[in-house]
Amino acid sequence: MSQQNIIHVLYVVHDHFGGTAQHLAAAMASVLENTKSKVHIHLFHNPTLPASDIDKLSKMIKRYEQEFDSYVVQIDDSILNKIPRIAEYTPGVLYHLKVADLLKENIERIIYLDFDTIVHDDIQRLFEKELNGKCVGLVPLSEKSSKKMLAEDFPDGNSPILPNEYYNTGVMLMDLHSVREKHDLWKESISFLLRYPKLQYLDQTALCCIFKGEILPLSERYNCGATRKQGVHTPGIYHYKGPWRTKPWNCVDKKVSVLYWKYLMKSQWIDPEEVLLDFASKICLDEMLVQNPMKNKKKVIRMFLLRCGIDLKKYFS
Ligand SMILES: [Mn+2]
Repeated sequence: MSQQNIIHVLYVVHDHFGGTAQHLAAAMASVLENTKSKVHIHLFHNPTLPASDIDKLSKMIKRYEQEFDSYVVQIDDSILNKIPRIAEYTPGVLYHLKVADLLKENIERIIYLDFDTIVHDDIQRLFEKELNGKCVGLVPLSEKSSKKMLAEDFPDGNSPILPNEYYNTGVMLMDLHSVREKHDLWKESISFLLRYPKLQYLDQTALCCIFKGEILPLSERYNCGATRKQGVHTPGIYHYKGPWRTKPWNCVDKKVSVLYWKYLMKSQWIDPEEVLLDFASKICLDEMLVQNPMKNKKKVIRMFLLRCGIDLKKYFS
């Protein structure tokens, strides 16, 4: 099979607090569960991610009869020290900027996904989108969010781009051939970040500015915010944006959070009973639950099991 028929997907991770592999497992399982295409998953990481986790992810992907490669990313302290904001996040926010350098040149197209995404759709749909010669396909942010983010990043009003040129970069369809031809992505990104060392939205703002005029806007379905109500039923790529405490593994307060748990269950990363217990302990804030906590918690768990295709009788006899 030629490289052009294989769907290449990239994830990156800096496992600063530990436990990120579980979220990667749910994210990757969501890609693999929903497609019949040949998929090759690439993972950029550094030594913070335990070798045992990489091995377990690799075995999971092999179980789906798909391909996997992992790559160690090294970034000089001399660069990290000059961009102090990185310490507030992790150096992981820079890893995907090495995509054109680390992947083989015969890989011409790739989908980058944040590990806080769930692909509740056939990934093929996004992969075969026509980019019309542009370098990347991205989903635009709302005008309000774009204005706010650019104002935070460029408080002096010196933004190189307009709000309608700002996008979320948690899901990216990249034409690596065009990127390599027109850019040295790593070099340009680092010089951009050194020029504006106080950026809040580091890699996102750098990418939108570097690819200005070379971005194809994609439909919102490929990077839906986690507040979208119909998530469980509507296909799309769900992105759990926002602070860490609101991620579905910390708090199930939105209907689309259930998707994370569903695919975690499918990944077989941890024992199903453990997934269920963890899920049950994280359900919160749901209006239904506030009104009648005991009865409704049972209902939410019952719906969850049903969606995972698990025998209800075992748990509700
Ligand atoms: Mn994200």
